[in-house]
Amino acid sequence: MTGRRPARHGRNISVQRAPGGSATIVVLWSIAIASIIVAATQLVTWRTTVLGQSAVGRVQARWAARAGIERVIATLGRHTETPDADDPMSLVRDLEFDWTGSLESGSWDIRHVAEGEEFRGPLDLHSRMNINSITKLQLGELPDISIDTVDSILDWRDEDEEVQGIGAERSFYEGRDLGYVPRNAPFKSITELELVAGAWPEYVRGEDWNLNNRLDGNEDDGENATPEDDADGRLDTGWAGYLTARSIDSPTGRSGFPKIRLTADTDTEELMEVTGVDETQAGALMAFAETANGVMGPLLSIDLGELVGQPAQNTGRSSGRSTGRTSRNSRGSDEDAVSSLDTEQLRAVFAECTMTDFTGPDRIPGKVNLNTAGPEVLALIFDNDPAIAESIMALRQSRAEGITSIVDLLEVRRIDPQLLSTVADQIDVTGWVYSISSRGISRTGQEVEIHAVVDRSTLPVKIIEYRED
Ligand SMILES: [Ca+2]
Ligand SMILES: [Ca+2]
Ligand SMILES: [Ca+2]
Ligand SMILES: [Ca+2]
Repeated sequence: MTGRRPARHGRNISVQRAPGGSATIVVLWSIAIASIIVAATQLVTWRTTVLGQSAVGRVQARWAARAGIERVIATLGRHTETPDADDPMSLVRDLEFDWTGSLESGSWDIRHVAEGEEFRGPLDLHSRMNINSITKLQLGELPDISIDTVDSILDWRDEDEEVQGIGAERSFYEGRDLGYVPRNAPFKSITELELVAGAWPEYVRGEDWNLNNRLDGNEDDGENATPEDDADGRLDTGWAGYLTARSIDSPTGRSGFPKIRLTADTDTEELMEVTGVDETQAGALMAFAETANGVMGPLLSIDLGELVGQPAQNTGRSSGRSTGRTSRNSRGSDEDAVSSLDTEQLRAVFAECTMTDFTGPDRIPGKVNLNTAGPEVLALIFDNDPAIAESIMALRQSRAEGITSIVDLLEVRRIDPQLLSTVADQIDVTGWVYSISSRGISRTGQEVEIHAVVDRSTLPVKIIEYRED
């Protein structure tokens, strides 16, 4: 507004002094100068307005993105507080529903790509294997990985300075003046993997150069901009698409209450009440925990009595039925015979008990969620067998509630108790840590993306990683 004042003033002068010749010159000069001033001030004003709108648009987009994050956090918190134990898929469905929404200033868009397919809603990081618990054999199945890189990854996270196979420890990194040495402790993030010998960013990130689990323009334009990609409209991820360092094991049971830790000192009454085992079975579970080395898997393949030094009973696990106290045992007494755990008891034990000590400062690596993992990750877990992976996918898709217990997997023909017991400690039916890529779009079309990783294993839900683009 103020920018126009000189112009009007100039014209006023021209009206007042119209008759005089010299006045005409003055007037012409005035008009000329005024025009220049008008043009200049208009340009400045226009620029300021555009910049102002741009800043406002960014703020609006940012808040829309942030609102999307908050919406997801609210859903995650609700499911931690009041979980639906019989329907683990309800969380997946609710999160999918949160994928978009709007405020007065704009809207958000939350999606992710997993194994090349795009999904609405945030990414369950438990759909990936934890880099701190994946085995050597499983690592070896990652695309394009070499044995020396596998060994170097193990050397990075193991405590010692002994080189595993053809791996790399301190002396390798010092010899190359890299300015860092192996952590000799669990990986803190997936980008840390790029420090390991042989784990080049191209392998770790694939086409997802900014690791946001979304296909961005520069990731689908061939050789135009970094990274090199095949411009096929599909996000081809690297090892980061199979791995995470963020997933954690939770001390919370399926019921929403803290898990019962199986030790010699477990409260027998509570154990019986929560899992439905009888007193002898409870005693056997506690005795087994003493020797189990923190691994619960054998409960799936070996009879409970046998695990604590009593002979196997007549019916095996496959019958799924308890034989009661009638079978013979080595001590010749029916009184202390341990009944096999029936299917319901096994489900309860795996849902509500743990052999992990959660009281320490360490984050325990998370398990893979059978309800969100894709076929490639499932194959990695199960002997690299794509047929097993397809069967698990079919099983979970056949039920609205998904897979409610790892014990359900015994319904898959190719999975026998022996195989299940070896991977039991790597799998579960829910997720605790989620990666949210929320793209906020203002009414004026500006975009801001917020990337957050959140942990719902305890309340309130915590943001453990946050960045804005
Ligand atoms: Ca080491
Ligand atoms: Ca080592
Ligand atoms: Ca990306
Ligand atoms: Ca591609």
